[in-house]
Order: sequence, then structure tokens, then C-alpha cells
Amino acid sequence: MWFGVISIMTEMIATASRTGVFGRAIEQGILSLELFDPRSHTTDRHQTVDDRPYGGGPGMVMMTEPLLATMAEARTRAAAQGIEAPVIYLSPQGARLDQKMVKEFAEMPGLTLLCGRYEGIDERVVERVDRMVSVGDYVLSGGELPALVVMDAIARHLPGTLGNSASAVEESHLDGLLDYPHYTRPETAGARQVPEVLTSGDHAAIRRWRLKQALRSTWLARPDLLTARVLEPLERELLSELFAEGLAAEVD
Ligand code: 4FV
Repeated sequence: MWFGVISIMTEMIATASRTGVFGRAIEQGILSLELFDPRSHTTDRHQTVDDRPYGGGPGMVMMTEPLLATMAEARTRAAAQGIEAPVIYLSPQGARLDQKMVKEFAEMPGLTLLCGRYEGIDERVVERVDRMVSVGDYVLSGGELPALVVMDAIARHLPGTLGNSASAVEESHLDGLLDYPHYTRPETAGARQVPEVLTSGDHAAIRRWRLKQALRSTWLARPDLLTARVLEPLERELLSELFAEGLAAEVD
């Protein structure tokens, strides 16, 4: 998969792209990343990319020309590799990012992520992007962190990115549910014992326990995710067990 990122702070992306799952995916050639700086499409010696808003008001707005020229450069680069990479503008006005959207993006050959700064970008650029995506209802100082969130989430779905494919498979099974509790050594910590089933070696029982825990934490913290979910028969059975057990106690 090809990622193009348009940003006046490319070093933020470059730094993060040298670490973790995302960094390894680039090293392994599972994905490629190209950075585009709108300042390289300015003509004045201050490389101006922002200006005061028409109509007055606080802050600055990113100008049309440098952004459109940079979008054209990114499109040309993608096309040179035979890739169609729709432009996604990261903005609080966008559609909320979720796992379903991440999986949809992970099927694509490429994406161009447009990162705004200041108060935002000129509306005549917004009209020319393919989609707008928000990572959450809060205002950040730039689109770079949201772009990294999007790329990291997608990278996890690309074959070969997660150490062993088992975790990708399991991750997809529990898609849409909150995670189950994780334990590691020591077996007893602060008089708290690791749930017996996890040291039983009975992998079917472990899978069942983990699904039950994921359902429990989802019901307690995000019941909206459960109501939106088409429950498997086993999930329905486990939920009724949880209700019968009064949901309170962590089940062993
Ligand atoms: C944002 C978000 C976000 C708004 C103005 C950048 C900032 C500044 N992007 N999800 N939440 N963007 O806050 O995607 O230019």
C-alpha cells in the first residue's frame, strides 16, 4: 500500500514512521510512504503557505495554491506507480474513523492524507478532496497526528505487518468488541492470581473466556457497540451467562 502525506511538518511523520509496527511495515516493503511539503510549492522567499482569513477573525488559513499544487504532485507520484490514491483531508468535520473504515481503506492500493494546520485550509481546497475523516470530536493543532493514527490503524490490517498472522486473525474475530484482559508473568501479583483458565493450556476454553471477557467489558463500557453488532450464537450464549452471573465478577 502507498501512502502520500501532505504536511508542512513532514518531520513529525518521518520521525513516527521510523518506529513500531508502522516503521517495520515500511522496512519490510509492505507499505511505502512519500511526504509532500506545500512549502516546496511557494514562490516567495518566506515560503508562505498561510494568510489571514477573509472576514477577519483569529488565526491563519492555509492558502489554496500551495495545497492544490502539492495535491497535483502527489497524484502524479501515485500515478507514476500505477496507483489511484484518493485524497483524505483530516478534519473534525470529517466522517468519524472506525474499524470498518480502517478495513475499507486497507483494501485500497493507496491514500493521500492531507494535513491542515492553523485554523484550517481554504474551502476551495476542501471542495477538491475526495473524503474528510475525523479521529474524534476535539480540536488538534494539526492533521499530522490524525494522519499517523489512520496509517497505523491501516498498517495493522496489511498482511505480514503484525508479527504472527494469528494476532491479525484474532484481532478480526473480536472486531467491534473491546479487548479482553491481558496477563503476563508473574502468575501472582499483589495477591492477584492470573485467571486459572489462562494457565490451563485448554485453548478452546481460553478463546471462550476471552470472548466472554470482551463481551463483558464491551457491555459495561460501550453497550452501543453491542447493540450495533449481529451477535453469533456463542456470543448470545455467553452474554446470557454474564447476565445470569450478574456481570459483576470477572468470570474464571
Ligand atoms: C482533526 C481531528 C483536527 C483542526 C484545525 C487541525 C485540526 C487544525 N483532524 N480529526 N479531530 N484537526 O482536530 O482529524 O488545522
